[in-house]
Amino acid sequence: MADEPKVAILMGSESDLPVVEAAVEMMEHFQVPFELHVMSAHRCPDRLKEFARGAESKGLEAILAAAGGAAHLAGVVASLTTLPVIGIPIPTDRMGGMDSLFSTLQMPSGIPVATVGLGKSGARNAAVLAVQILARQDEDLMAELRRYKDEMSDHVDNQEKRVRDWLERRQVD
Ligand code: RP5
Repeated sequence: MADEPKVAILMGSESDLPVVEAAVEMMEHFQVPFELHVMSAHRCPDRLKEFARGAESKGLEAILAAAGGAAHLAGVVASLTTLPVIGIPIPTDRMGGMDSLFSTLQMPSGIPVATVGLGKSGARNAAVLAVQILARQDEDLMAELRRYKDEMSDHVDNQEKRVRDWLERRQVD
């Protein structure tokens, strides 16, 4: 039997998938079992409530919620569960995503939504944050996270070297 999902990724509409895909890729990278749903705070509030109320008892440990515009998905989920909720604001055409950002971020005191930045890098960070939460109780996952950070550091070292070489060549020419 496949491992039970530890993380749920919710999106308000299928149209959010191109951004949410970045979170899915991260979950796959870290081999964290997850589930993926389209669930809207406005269009199917009853189904959302049923999901959020049952999330903890079915073994989930974190919920990612992506929505755009009047983005209430993450906040409504957070109001219905004690699991950590990470909000992913989806960029919009109308206000450059500031609508999504502020409606995800500006939660009333006592109901936090850990809100990441707009777009794919935000979605990626939401997934990494969820992995960091899970890794507190999972040494193998923690080792993977350390490897991931080391790789990023190596990548920057290589960039530094390339840029230094580029500058040297420029000064010789
Ligand atoms: C939000 O409304 C969704 O998260 C999406 O970002 C936005 C637009 O949804 P669609 O009209 O494309 O379905 O609820």
